[in-house]
Amino acid sequence: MFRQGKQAVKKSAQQNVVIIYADDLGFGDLGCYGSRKIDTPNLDRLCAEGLKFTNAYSTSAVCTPARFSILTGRYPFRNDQAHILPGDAGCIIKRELDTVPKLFQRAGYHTGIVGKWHLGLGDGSKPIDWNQEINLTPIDLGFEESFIFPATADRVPCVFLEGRSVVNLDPKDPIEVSYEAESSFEDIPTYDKNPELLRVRSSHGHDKSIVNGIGRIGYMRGGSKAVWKDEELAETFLNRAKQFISDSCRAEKSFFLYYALHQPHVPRVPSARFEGATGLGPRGDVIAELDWCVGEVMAALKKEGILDNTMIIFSSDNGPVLDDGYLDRAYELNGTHRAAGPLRGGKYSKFDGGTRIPFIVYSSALKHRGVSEALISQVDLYASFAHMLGIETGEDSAVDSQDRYAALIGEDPAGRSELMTEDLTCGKMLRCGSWVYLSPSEGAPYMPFTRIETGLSKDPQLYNMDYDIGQQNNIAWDDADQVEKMEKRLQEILTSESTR
Ligand code: NG6
Ligand code: CA
Repeated sequence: MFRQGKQAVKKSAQQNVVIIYADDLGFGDLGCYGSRKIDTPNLDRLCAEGLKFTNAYSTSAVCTPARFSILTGRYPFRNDQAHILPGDAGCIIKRELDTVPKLFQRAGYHTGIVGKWHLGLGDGSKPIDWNQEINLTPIDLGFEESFIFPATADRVPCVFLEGRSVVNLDPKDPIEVSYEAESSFEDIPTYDKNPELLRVRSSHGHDKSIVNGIGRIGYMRGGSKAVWKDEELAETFLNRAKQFISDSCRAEKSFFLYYALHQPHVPRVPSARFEGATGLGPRGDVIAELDWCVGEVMAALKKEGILDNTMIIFSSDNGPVLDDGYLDRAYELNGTHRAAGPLRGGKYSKFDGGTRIPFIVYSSALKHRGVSEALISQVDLYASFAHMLGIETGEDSAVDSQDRYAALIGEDPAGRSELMTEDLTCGKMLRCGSWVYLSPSEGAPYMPFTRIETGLSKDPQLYNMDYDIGQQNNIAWDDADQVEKMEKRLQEILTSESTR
């Protein structure tokens, strides 16, 4: 029912695909999306030579559900575990589910993931033992190579995982992780007990284990050789991404790389060369660092002589936040920078600032360069790649994914007729053409600490994006028919079937 746009598939040349997925990067954070405060020359070039989307959405204003959708082609409501996960959660993608990397595998590609995972690990049959091989990881879900950190940079365990195992494990220094049992972690440094060890204080949360002078969510002990250094995260992931590219070239295989950057999520710790790169403090500096990473990947592709045969898709999982729990002066130094651009709200929010994100496609397959206003969702990558690869997909795989390949390569200027997103509380937003409808929901209109407008209201909200991109004028009372129509459509989507 939601698969409009599905057409007869045609096999095209096996171009490589690299998805570069930022974490909490806003619609207004890049030069090519209007920022005058952060220099992003590499992304600006990618954009100038590629196609910039102005109506692209992730499916959720937070990480785990958005990542679930981009990799499976399913809206988050299809999985009741798709919420921000702790670092010791079980994997929420079932082994048998279709995924984007499995598609590429079927087409004979070499597949890899480097970076942030945050979809849980292990099959949930028992708590994760970080000192043993883990029985369900990205390598069970279509990625032949996997070098990740488990959850977020602010959650324990602060270690890398390669394949099924923690990197640099030392059996004499076993790793223990807990999100509850404070009493059994009395011997390790914690936020309240050891403030002298902190190099940045928390504004809210992040007050359990101290790792590298930074308070984290959750407790962790051991693994001192395995613990990452925050200022080296960017380079570690970048080197792995480059390695994957060169290994694929040596093996003469087309490849699919999902490169999930950790920037600009908190804690924001740039490498020394990016400290002070912008006037915006750590948040701006790590965006400059992120841009450099993109440039390095492009340079690596060029060096291998395959830049012309590689499609790069750059995007972000959800909108921006300035204070996400650490006193890193993001607010104080922000000045006139508008991380969400003209949009209202940000990360967590039901307003467009939560889910309308930068989305750039760079490819020699582009039929049109410049700007596309096509409405597209990250959930569409599954069906669009299936089209590109000439692979027939089962009716029940990726049920929410629409084949929007024509929009991705700039051939179709319109894209979807509708899409749905959700906020932190799983409240729903439906966009149909220019209309945006926010369904009524409980909750405060403003988030303390993050200072973000949630978009939550007991009243229905209706906005017209053609003349109200900032969602200032709720016209729900003026157009009750449109509200009724959109609420009905929302319920149809939410009750549509999937047998998996
Ligand atoms: C919140 C964290 C925030 C961030 C977010 C997940 C606190 C106070 N806040 O609970 O810092 O980690 O979860 O972000 O702990 S996401 O981008 O992975 O969804
Ligand atoms: Ca995120």
